Amino acid sequence: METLKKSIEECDSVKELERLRVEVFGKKGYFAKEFAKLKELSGDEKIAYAARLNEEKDKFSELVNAKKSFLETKEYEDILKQDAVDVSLYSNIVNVGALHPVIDTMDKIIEYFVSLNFSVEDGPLVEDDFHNFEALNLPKFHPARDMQDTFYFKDGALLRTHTSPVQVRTMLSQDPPIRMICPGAVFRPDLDLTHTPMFHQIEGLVVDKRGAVSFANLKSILEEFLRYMFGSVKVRFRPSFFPFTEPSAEVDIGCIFCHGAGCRVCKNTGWLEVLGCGTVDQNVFNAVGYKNSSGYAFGLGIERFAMLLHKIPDLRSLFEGDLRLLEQFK
Ligand code: 2NM
Repeated sequence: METLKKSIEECDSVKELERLRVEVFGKKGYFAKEFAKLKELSGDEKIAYAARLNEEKDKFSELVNAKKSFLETKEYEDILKQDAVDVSLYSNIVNVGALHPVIDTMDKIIEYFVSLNFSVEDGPLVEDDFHNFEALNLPKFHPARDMQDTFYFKDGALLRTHTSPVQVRTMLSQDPPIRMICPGAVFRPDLDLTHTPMFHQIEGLVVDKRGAVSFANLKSILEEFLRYMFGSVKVRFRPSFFPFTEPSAEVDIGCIFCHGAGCRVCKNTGWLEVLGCGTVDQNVFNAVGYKNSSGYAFGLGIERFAMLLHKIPDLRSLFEGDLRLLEQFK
């Protein structure tokens, strides 16, 4: 009995204890053997021996049960200890967010023009015909209105198709001189590899007394701006048409991917179109009541700049919210 007691004390797992219990109580175990000895005894001796054995058996059961509940508690506590989380532990896994590449690019462009003393203006996304078209030398039924489609509301209000209405509003509320940019979302019902129904523009406008602002000023400011954005690139101005400027130009930079050798992005031309610009048409000044003024304006698509700067092949990936793209801009 003393050896049994010692064996129980030495058990340090529930499994081991169970093995011991079977060994002692089982068919070939200690008690089976001891009880078998009863056959050879008789009378009072048999009764006394049986009584002692039963007592021993009860005592042993008690010891095993006590040890079992002790071990079960201990094993459970060990599991809890292993799974415990130390909330005071320092971790360098810190998930910080990042600016979306479009906003990051927008900020970079804004910073440049703010450093040149341009003010930053904004205006409503839902516009009316006058501010979005009429005042910009785009009268009703003018063929240039078909240059891009427009989202209309039932009451004739519309989603602005460019940020130019902000410039109209600024000119209506302020007198020259004006140096402003207007960044923001614009809307056109297009969707393909290079167009999304919502995208972002920055347009700029400079107005001063007639003769004080020239196309040459426009050309130099845009050349400087494009070298700030893209490094030392070639810049060229091509004659073009916009209803609100005359003369008008589109601006290309030498392809930053193939440096003129020809590639898919520049469609083997060696040039990338990045801007539209021109000197403000007199009809625009007439619409806002400016007299004896001259000015220049320009406009660009921010997504296109972001794509070129970060070599993003598909415009739509900027709007899918896929963390695998966004995490690259931390
Ligand atoms: C462009 C290209 C050329 C432009 C003109 C004006 C305004 F209001 F002054 F007439 N705002 N923006 C303009 C001129 C925009 O975007 C490609």
